[in-house]
Amino acid sequence: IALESRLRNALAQGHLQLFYQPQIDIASGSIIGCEALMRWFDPVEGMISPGRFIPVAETSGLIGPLGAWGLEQACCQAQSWRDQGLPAISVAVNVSLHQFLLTDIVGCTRKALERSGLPAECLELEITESALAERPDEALVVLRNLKNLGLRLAIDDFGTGYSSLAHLKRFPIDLLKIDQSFIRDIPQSADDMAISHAVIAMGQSMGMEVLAEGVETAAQLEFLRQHGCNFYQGYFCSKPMAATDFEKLLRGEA
Ligand code: G
Ligand code: G
Ligand code: MN
Ligand code: NA
Repeated sequence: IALESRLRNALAQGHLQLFYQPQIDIASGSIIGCEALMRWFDPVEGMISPGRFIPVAETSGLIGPLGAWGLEQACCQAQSWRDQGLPAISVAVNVSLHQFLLTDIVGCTRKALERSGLPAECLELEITESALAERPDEALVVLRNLKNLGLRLAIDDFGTGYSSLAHLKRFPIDLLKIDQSFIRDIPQSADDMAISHAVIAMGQSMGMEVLAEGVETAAQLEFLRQHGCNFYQGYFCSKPMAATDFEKLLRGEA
């Protein structure tokens, strides 16, 4: 059967799960947050990646219920860690193009915060640069309404999406996430080092914090430290992991 109806079943039967990847403060080395990344565990096929099912959800309208589930799940998990007295961290949730422009993302986020009890400042929403470039005026209205809830906003995959700097400066963005394609070939690629350096300087001069994605080596981390990048994510620290494993990391047991 088609992936779409299988995905519908998976959501109904609880075959979806959130994994969490730590976000590290480069200056202190401590975990300051995590990104929630959806996983589908099919009883027959095994793990199906979001790269395969998110596009299907986007075109089928399933992204509404799927996104709502993910938001509430992430908020409830983060609040549960707070209730257990674990180190205070934020949780970042991805919002895709259709989810951002065509669903009630503001109402959905408000509901997730209310139901979980998570303080809004502990939630970050990641929106891709291309979603903002698509319809910048509508995007600005949605971003302002989200921002009014008290949460943090991040631009995901920054550098890959052709958003204009004229629009960027109007958006109420807290964090720029440098796409992993610019980090991968550091320190071999002089171009990528120049781009990453420029994005860090630009973001910070516009009052934003900057996070580098896809950090895999000590040399990459050292480059980012030298250029004042605030945070990183990547296999150098950890792959995305199940909630129980992430909890061990927070407890200092992993
Ligand atoms: O986790 P990787 O682990 O394979 O994730 C691939 C892509 O899938 C991410 O870049 C992200 O954009 C998207 N993705 C993962 N989880 C979610 C989610 O909960 N919601 C949305 N909209 N996209 C997600
Ligand atoms: O598009 P988005 O940035 O939301 O998704 C991040 C994707 O990058 C996820 O699929 C995640 O599993 C993956 N990822 C996270 N850290 C690393 C890394 O260090 N190296 C690589 N190659 N991929 C990573
Ligand atoms: Mn992301
Ligand atoms: Na990204």
